[in-house]
Parts: sequence; structure tokens; C-alpha cells
Amino acid sequence: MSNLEQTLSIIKPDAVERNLQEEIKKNFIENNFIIKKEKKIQISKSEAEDFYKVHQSKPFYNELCNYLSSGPIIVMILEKESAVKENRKLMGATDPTKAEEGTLRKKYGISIDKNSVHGSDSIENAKIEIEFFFKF
Ligand code: IDP
Ligand code: MG
Repeated sequence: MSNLEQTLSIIKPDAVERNLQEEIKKNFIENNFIIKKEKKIQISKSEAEDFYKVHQSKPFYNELCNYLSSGPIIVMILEKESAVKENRKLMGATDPTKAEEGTLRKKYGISIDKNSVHGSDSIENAKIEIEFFFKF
């Protein structure tokens, strides 16, 4: 039975700044994700606040929103069987120092805030996040 899903992936400013986007995209392709849509954009602080609103009560919220809006990002729709879970696995733990060997955050992440990639954490949030970035 097919379980084809889509998830939202973001290559964050720290990785785009280091010109790692092609290298990171290679990881997705090698792991059998299809990049259905892709665009390079820079979002405003208020758009970042909207995107990360689930974190608004966290002490790092303001910094997080400043950071995501600080430079260009690559947003992508990735497709694969169980794409949401598979992308979370490929990304690794939020904190690169705790991420497993071979994961994107282990390979490319600088710190817990500059951890190079975002991935939707549920099928429901994937739909919301895809809509957020690809509604126009
Ligand atoms: P996730 O990106 O692995 O889903 P979340 O808990 O959803 O992690 O947090 C969203 C983003 O907020 C993280 O990717 C990271 O950039 C940032 N973040 C999470 N925890 C901290 C923290 O303790 N300090 C600073 N930034 C954090
Ligand atoms: Mg999250």
C-alpha cells in the first residue's frame, strides 16, 4: 500500500550563507526524496513569527524569528513514502551535538539555533507549512 506523503523542508540561513544548498539537496535525492517544488526566498520577521507561532511562549522565540528572517532560505516540498518521518530521521536531533552520525544536522549544523534545516513534525503540520509557503 502506498503511503506517499509530502513534507516541508527549509534550508535555513546559516546553510544558505555557507552555500550548502546543493550539497544538502543531494542528501535528499540520494535518500529517494523527490523535490516537487523549490524556491529561494527571504521572509520578513512577521512572517517568521507567524510560521513559528507554536513556539511563541518559548524564551528563544524572538531570536528564532530574527534568525529565520535574517537571510535567504530555500523552501522545498519533498515527496516520499512516509516523507514526514523519513525527513525527521534524515535531519537528526534539533541540537547538532546530539544528532546521530550521518544526519544533516550532525553534518552541517553549527548550533541548536543554527541547525541548517527545518522539517515538518507531523502530516497535519506539513499541510499547514506547505500551504504557508506555496499558497501563491
Ligand atoms: P525542530 O526544528 O527539531 O522541530 P523545535 O523544537 O520545533 O525543533 O524548535 C524549532 C527551532 O527552534 C529549532 O530548529 C531551533 O532552530 C530552535 N530552537 C529549539 N530549541 C532551542 C533552544 O533551546 N535554543 C535556541 N533555539 C532553539
Ligand atoms: Mg519543530
